Amino acid sequence: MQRSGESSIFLSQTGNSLKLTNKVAVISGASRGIGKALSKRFASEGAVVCMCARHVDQLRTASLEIMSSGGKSFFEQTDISDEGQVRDFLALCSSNFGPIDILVNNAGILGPRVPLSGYLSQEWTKVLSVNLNGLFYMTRNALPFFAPAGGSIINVSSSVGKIAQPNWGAYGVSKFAAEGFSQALSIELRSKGIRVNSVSPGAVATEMRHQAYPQEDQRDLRKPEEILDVFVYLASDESKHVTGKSFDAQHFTKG
Ligand code: NJP
Repeated sequence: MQRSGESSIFLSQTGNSLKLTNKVAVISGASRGIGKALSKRFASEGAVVCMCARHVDQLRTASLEIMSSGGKSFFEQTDISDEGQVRDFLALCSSNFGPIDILVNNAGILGPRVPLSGYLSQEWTKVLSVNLNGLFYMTRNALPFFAPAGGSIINVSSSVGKIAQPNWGAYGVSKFAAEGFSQALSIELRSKGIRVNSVSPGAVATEMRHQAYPQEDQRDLRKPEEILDVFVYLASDESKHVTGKSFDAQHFTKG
């Protein structure tokens, strides 16, 4: 996909007694689904939200919705599997708003639901280039922009990245990798005051879930807006001693 080169800043005032007041949050995969709902929730908690994804029209809609609720946001069309685009996006976030306090690595793709023995190499590469390389590019390039006091990184994982299930292919493998990445990074960054945790959303009514389970009635599932408390908790100072942990968004208790 060609990048439009467009970016926009929408600013307005929010209250000051919220859980994420004045924090700068970067969220990948914010154009729809969990990432969009999370962006709106973080903005409603007082954060400035820097959003990226490939579909710029959807990002613009998300940004307008945030602004109409009195929140602050910024967006930039970014393919996280392209490290140059990731670098540009993060530099813009920081130059506009200052140090980053929160990074949510949420963007991901599903890929085919077939056995590993029949998985096509190009599909394998495509899924890992987003779910694993993208996770690395976003994290590696965000770290120099983190606030001196530290911050919080939240990696969106999956139940199939904790207990292996058949027919999840590169997706399941990438989520196992995300869990390992989170654990190692949490140890490496402990002394810098940057916390790293992972969250498994559970079954949530989104496009990806529909792609994975096309026969399912999504009205029976939680909506993205209903699973966000754990993200607010991990992003806020309330969890300032919590790192290296893996959370289940639908059975969340404060650690
Ligand atoms: O998925 P979906 P969810 N560069 O498809 C973006 C995990 N999860 O909200 O680029 C940048 O609605 C894409 O934007 P666009 C799941 O693995 C979910 O359900 O414009 N962005 C969109 O905003 C994932 O990590 C369930 O197409 C890229 C977003 O990613 C996270 O939750 C269960 C991109 C995907 O939105 C959000 O998934 C579970 C790229 N190259 C784990 N490629 C569940 N929903 O039930 C994609 O266990 N995006």
